[in-house]
Amino acid sequence: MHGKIALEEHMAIEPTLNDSKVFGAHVWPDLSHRLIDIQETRLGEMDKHGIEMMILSLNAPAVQAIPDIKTAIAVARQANDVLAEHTARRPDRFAAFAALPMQDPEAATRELTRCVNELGFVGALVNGFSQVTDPENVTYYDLPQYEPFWQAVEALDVPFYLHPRNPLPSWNRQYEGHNWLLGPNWAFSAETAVHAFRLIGSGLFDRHPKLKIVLGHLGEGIPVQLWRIDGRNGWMNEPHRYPAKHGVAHYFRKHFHLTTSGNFHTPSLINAVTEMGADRVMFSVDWPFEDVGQGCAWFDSAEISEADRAKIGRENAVKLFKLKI
Ligand code: GRE
Ligand code: ZN
Repeated sequence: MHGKIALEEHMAIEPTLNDSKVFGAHVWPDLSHRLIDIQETRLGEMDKHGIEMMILSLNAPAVQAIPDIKTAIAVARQANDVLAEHTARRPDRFAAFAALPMQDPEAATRELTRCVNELGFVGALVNGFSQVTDPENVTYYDLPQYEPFWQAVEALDVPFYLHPRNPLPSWNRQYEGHNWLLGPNWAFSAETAVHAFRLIGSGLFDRHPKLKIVLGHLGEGIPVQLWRIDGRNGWMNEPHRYPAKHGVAHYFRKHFHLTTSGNFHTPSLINAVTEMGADRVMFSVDWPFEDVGQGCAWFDSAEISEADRAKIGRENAVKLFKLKI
């Protein structure tokens, strides 16, 4: 398929580059090149595999893992300025998500507002919880201090991409001795799904009915659990504290959009489309951690209707991000 749009596609700046050094020295020369490069190798692969536009974002965990608030603010700003430069050079091929210093909700709000109103960014991409001041101070975005931030996201009318990061070892001893479960194999999805559930359960979407959240990896495992999670909550004799008005599935289908990043498996795609509808699933690769050729070859020939392929490959993203292409 020509004209695809992909939206979990990462880049790095010097202060965040080493965060992605996770697969060992043998791939680092190529991986690091692909993170820094925007206009050459990347554009070449986009041309070769039918990707018209990438919505670019900073790598992970990057800003979220910088406990010092001033440094987090400065690094986010630097990344966004670099992103702005690149999208300005090729507005026909690149758009951008803002990196945000969530350590300081007011600063995050200001930075998102600057990125959307002055730089033309189409949303934000945040790498899970933030470490605030103390590296062990793990902060999730359902907490009350983020209320004005979400109000601003809703008013700006841009989607918020909740991207994975690993849990801290001190918080997740269950992975001890099994580090193969960390990262994209499992822990990324488990961590991100719980964060999404925290947002849902907190009643965030009752207070902000226009919020739009994007999840990668075909929904971080949530679509297959959607029935079960609500069923068990309803069974409780003494209900858990669950401030939201509706069940999880209600909010998930109304406020969430999923991408195919790093999950090129047709039965999972069909399941996501069945649960969410074909209007809420969008093609993505997860550059440079996944292979563009593999992702595109899979998607272009996946056994779905041509109407759904056009929506998932392009049209849903044009609408959601109001792209002018
Ligand atoms: C990602 O950001 O999507 C990512 C990493 C590291 C390994 C794999 C991966 O940051 O998908
Ligand atoms: Zn990613």
